[in-house]
Amino acid sequence: MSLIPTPATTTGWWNVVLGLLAGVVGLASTSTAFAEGFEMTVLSADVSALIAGGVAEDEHLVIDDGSGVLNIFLFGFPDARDVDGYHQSAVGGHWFTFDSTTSAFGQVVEPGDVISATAGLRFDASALGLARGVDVDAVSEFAGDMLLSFSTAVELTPGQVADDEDVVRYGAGTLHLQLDLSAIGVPPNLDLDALHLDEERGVYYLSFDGPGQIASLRFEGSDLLAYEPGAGWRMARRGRDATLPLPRGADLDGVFAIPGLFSDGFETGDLSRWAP
Ligand SMILES: [Ca+2]
Ligand SMILES: [Ca+2]
Ligand SMILES: [Ca+2]
Ligand SMILES: [Ca+2]
Repeated sequence: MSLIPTPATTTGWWNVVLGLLAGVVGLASTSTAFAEGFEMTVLSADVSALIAGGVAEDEHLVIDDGSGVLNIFLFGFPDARDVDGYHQSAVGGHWFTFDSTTSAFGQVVEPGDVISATAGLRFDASALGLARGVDVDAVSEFAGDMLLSFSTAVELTPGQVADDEDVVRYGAGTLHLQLDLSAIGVPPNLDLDALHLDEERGVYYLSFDGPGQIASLRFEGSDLLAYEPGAGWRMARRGRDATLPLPRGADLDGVFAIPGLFSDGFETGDLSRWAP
């Protein structure tokens, strides 16, 4: 698998968005980007996935811009730990979290940390007094605060516990419960392991660590669900029949989506949102 320059299907702002990345592989495929009005979607899995003749590893991101060419972004992290959460911050920076202790961007990163490619640790579990070994397994953003999920139950404040399926908000040095998923139908045996909040439309995109059912909606760990307060749950992307077809039993463990045209400022030349 050879590295090639940024594909012709990508445009200048890609270079702004992803200029820090070590390499990119473009792979022809029949694109079926999930139909939620996004310009581009970014996915990671917990296993190697075959995509149109290439292999996306668990530390890679697969980017679908709807053009018919999938891009696998290669970071060159030294020990290739699984990226179990990824986000592009609206205030700048690419955020990563890993499933085990590793080195990234020049420093040690614990599983419970979120590191920015350009701004160091943005979330430091041990500095907040969380138990050693706790893993942040999903990350997104809301109104400048971080949204995240843990792989185990965590006491946020005395008496307030977030379960592994819950969404937690982190801002101004404090943690509190953003979304109690078991209160809105999610089986408590599931662990939320991928998260993206579409802030403009108020829709959460969520994936779990295994199969389950919410009302009549059945899903797998490779699927991505949408939860819209007031409207409920729907399937956003099937893991096994969409652009990035994951093998049976594989898990989608990271998601990020870029809003559609005319909603991100790019057309007006405002690239500040996307500056690393
Ligand atoms: Ca992954
Ligand atoms: Ca992690
Ligand atoms: Ca979780
Ligand atoms: Ca999943």
